Amino acid sequence: MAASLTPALPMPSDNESLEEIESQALSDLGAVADGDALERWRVAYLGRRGRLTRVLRGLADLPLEERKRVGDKANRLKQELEGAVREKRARLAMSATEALIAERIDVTLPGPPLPSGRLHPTTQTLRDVLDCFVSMGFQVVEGPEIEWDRYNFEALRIPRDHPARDMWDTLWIDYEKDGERPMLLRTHTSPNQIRIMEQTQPPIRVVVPGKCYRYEATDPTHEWMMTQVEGLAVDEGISMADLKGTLAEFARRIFGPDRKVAFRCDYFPFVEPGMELRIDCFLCGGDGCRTCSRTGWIEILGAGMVHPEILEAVGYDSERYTGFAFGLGIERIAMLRHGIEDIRLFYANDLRFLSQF
Ligand code: 2U9
Repeated sequence: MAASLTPALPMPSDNESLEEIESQALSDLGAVADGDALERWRVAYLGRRGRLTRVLRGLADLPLEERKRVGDKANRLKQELEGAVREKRARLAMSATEALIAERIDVTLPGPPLPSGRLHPTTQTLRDVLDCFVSMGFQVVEGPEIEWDRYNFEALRIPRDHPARDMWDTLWIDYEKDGERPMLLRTHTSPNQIRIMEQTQPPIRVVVPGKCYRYEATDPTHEWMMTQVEGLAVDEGISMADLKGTLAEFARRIFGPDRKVAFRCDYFPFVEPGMELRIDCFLCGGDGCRTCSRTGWIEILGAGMVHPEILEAVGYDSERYTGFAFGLGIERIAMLRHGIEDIRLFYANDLRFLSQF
């Protein structure tokens, strides 16, 4: 249905005076507030059947003298009303622009601040640890989290059915080949060092960071996922003095230059001899407290000289080449640095905990 242009304003009567039309027109025009109302006003007074147009058309019926007098007046009124409508249109356009200007968006204003994130505490400690070894000449290498039994265990002197496998409660991938499940979530990053040795000749100095998985019941010191950094140096003439010097430097850079270090025998199938590195307790100064289990010493990593059988298995001459290796848990280092008492907090996704670091 076409929109009706019927003027809302009253239609003129034939004997209406020009003064009445003028005063009514100007008063109605004053009340016009937008373009549509202005058009209705124009049609009502100046349109083909508008009030003033009717007067002008009726001039022909008047006697000559009166036609001239009324005609002059009516034409002047027509010009006046046409001028008034032009002016009103301009004013309405202007106020529309002003309204736009008043509403405008200042695109140069800074936006509302976004809450900024931060690095996870394990990422912060991981970066510090890697930076430390990189500054000593080690390269960072990463590898797959899903591994073959062969790389995760066999190549590291942990054969099937050997009791040493009990050291790693493993999450196996549900994939069978020849009646066996040969794939798993890596329990340590060591398989990557095997891959590196298979592909490279000494000298090797690498640190291998990454997530590792174990089938663990969780408690304040155990999680089923942890971040490890393992290191490997293989070259001619590498001795335990290199191992001790490198790891003592690491301990002092991460835990403070005054740290005392101590090495104690330990067993890992892939190293011989194997050892653990301890630092004097930085909380009690060695007197004994809860953190150091009243021993005055805190264990921070395991290490050892790479077992010669492992070197031979990747094709190295173990008479010519020797190496040292070490492994540490980043969560444990972060817990010690920050006084965190429960490892499960790292992956509970609680911002009240995470935003403290
Ligand atoms: C190759 C040869 C030797 C890596 C080593 C450790 C000792 C060790 C644990 C510390 C805490 C793992 O994160 S943890 O649970 N690791 O004590 N790791 S020696 O030795 C290797 C690795 C690869 C080819």
